[in-house]
Amino acid sequence: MSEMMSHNAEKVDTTEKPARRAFLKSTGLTAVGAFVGMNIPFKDNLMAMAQGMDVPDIMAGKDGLILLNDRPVNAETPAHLLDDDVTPYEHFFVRNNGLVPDTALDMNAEGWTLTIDGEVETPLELTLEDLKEKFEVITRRLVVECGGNGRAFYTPGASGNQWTTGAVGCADWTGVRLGDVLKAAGVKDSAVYTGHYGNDLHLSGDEEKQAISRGVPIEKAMAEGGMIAWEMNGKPIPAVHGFPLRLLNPGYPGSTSQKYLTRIWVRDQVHDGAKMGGYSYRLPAYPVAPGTEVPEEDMEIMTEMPVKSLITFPQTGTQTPAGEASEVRGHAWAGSGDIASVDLSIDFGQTWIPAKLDPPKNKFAWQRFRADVTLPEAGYYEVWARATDMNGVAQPPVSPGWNPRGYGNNIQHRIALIAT
Ligand SMILES: Nc1nc2c(c(=O)[nH]1)N[C@H]1C(S)=C(S)[C@@H](COP(=O)(O)O)O[C@H]1N2
Ligand SMILES: [Mo]
Repeated sequence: MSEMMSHNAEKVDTTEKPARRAFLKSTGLTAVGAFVGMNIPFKDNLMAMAQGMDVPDIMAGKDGLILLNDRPVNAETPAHLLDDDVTPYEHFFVRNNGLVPDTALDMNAEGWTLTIDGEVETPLELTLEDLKEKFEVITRRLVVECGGNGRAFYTPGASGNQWTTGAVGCADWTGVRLGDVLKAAGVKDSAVYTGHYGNDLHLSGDEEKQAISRGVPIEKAMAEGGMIAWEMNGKPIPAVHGFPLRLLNPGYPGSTSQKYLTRIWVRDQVHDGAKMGGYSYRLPAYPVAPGTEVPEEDMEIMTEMPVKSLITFPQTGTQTPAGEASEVRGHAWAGSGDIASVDLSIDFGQTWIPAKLDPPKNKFAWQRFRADVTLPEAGYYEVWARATDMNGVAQPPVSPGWNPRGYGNNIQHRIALIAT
């Protein structure tokens, strides 16, 4: 318990396994449940079993991820497996609120259409071919991060997937600009918000219910970054990531990047779909003490994700020769756009070493940082990383802004290094 709760004052976890986690499992196969929280070999069809299926294996090819829940399927990536500039499918985290639809499992996009309706001059029903032919096709490197990434570090804890640092990835997405498609439909002045729909099934199996249906302010939808994509890293989007079509709203919580996208309803009010209300993806309107029971009416929708960084090399727990320079590297990103700087500390934040920072491939891509670090003498060290965005806002050394569901935790990432 204390391992996961007091991230601030204790030894950094140096094992590959996540810290022990307190959470309740609601459903799922017992045989699979026994593996929850462990680093499991996905090739063994465990994930497919979790959905009550034998074949196909819906997580085939996922490698080294940590399974947080099996129904729905949720798995995060250990930091050292996120070292690539472009996160490969194998290492991209998975967050499903419902069941992966059959169309995705079969990779069958036949007859797929995307409807744009609501507060538009001309409602559209677009096939995949229409999207490819009628709009400029672009490829952008975009971060997807779950709003609950870092939840495990809050005290007291919050219910939900106990993500530590790995509910994030950055892939190359190919598709069209969300803004271009909305413009083609003619957004009316009355438009306020988008409402997103996919064809994944609610966990209950009730076809009337949405697994999740979130949206963004119309200004965000029209702004640079938003995409409707059909390829991830040059291939059709894999089943668990939204085949055949998904939204990307980079900089906002991952939940606004609807997978299995069938409809964008342009609303004349804030969207009220599944997981838009209550405590879902909402934060207290004012700062609250940890553990406060915040009235629902005082909760506000979470928008921009905070500035963040992740040390992806070396792996925590690595031994390194004392007195010799060795490279520490990782990525930094922010919901507000570009990163201004990343600094590293090897003395618990007393002094900081500026890292070299690469420009982003494009807006909302994560940015590579690297620095040579020398550990003066043999012993235990921690490397801390602190990113600062263009507004001068930096990551805090402690979990910021406790909130009932544990969203938006951008505490500085720490790894342990053992100098020998
Ligand atoms: N249709 C649909 N879209 C969805 C979800 C979902 O459950 N169903 N989960 C959302 C959440 S909460 C996140 S964090 C991202 C995760 O994307 P990934 O699984 O491709 O990593 O997808 C979002 N889009
Ligand atoms: Mo999420």
